[in-house]
Amino acid sequence: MNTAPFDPTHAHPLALPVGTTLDRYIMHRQHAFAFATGELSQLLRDIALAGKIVHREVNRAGLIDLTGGMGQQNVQGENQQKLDVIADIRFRRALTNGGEVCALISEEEEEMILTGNNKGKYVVAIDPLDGSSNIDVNVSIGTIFSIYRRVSPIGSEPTIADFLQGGHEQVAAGYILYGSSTMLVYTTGHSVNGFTYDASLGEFILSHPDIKTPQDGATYSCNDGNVDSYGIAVKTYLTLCRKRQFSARYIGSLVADFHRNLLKGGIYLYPPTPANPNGKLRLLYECYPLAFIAERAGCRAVNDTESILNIQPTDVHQRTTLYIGAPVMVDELMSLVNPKPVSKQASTAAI
Ligand code: P6P
Repeated sequence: MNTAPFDPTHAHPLALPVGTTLDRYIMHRQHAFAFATGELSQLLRDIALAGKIVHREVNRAGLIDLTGGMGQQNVQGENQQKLDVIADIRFRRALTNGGEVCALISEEEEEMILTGNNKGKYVVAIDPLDGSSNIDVNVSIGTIFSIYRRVSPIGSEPTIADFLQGGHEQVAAGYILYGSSTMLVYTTGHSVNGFTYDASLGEFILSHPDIKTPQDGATYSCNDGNVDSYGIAVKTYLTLCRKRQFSARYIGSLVADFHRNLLKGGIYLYPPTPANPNGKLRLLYECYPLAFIAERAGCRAVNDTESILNIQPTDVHQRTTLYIGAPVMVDELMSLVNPKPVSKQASTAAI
């Protein structure tokens, strides 16, 4: 948490003090962009509203029989948990009722979801509740979202092309971590800011302004049970981590592992495995949004050959290998995995 006293005389013109509400922060940012017309601001508010509702459901799941499975699988072939379905419904309803979103892609749904808001300027790709296998054991879980300005004509029916623009075209990305506290962390292409939810006020409050990740770290996150199936380069890197007595931290919830590494420095690895030869994590609603955030906090996000944001998408549910975290750690891994330099083309999308 940035505890330096807020000095308005020297602060970044867009900086606001810890304690600012999310709503005031969004309005302040909107005023900073002359052509902002308020739709993206409203969209972010709609996401925050759904996050508050999911926070409530997650925190009482054990009391109202919301833990456990639905007895069915999602498009990924994974067993859907009750809260997966509830979170999917809550975010879809909030974004549909908000009116700014014309279509959604969700981890929980095979097909693109049309909201009926054909005049909406934005589309959203979302993992409503990542890490849901951890729900029953009270381990942190999270929502991950990615926002694009549509390319199809406003007023027409949205198309899949609206979602296949590529990671650099995101106008905003973020996640909500339902952990020891509930936090919303997002960027609109410039700084990365964290807001902690105060349920007594019903407000997300700015607690982590302008997050910047340490250049290096001493924590690595991967599923050690898969190590024997990893390539020699990843195995070599993990051996180096152990020799240096780095800490192994792997929660099984990408959002939680990513958030810790974002704040403290570290690296998360999901290499190819026999079960997932192209990697397990989904490009559109896990890797792109976290990579968009990561690069703006000073991190790296790559697969075996390129920056995540440079991957050209072909399918809305496609998967990728992911190595994401402190630049010194990711660069060292890449020097082993792919000696050719990984092309890194970071960009800043203005809202
Ligand atoms: P494994 C959860 O299913 C998830 O998508 C990420 O949140 C998590 O980091 C990873 O998969 C865990 O996968 O194969 O190690 O159980």
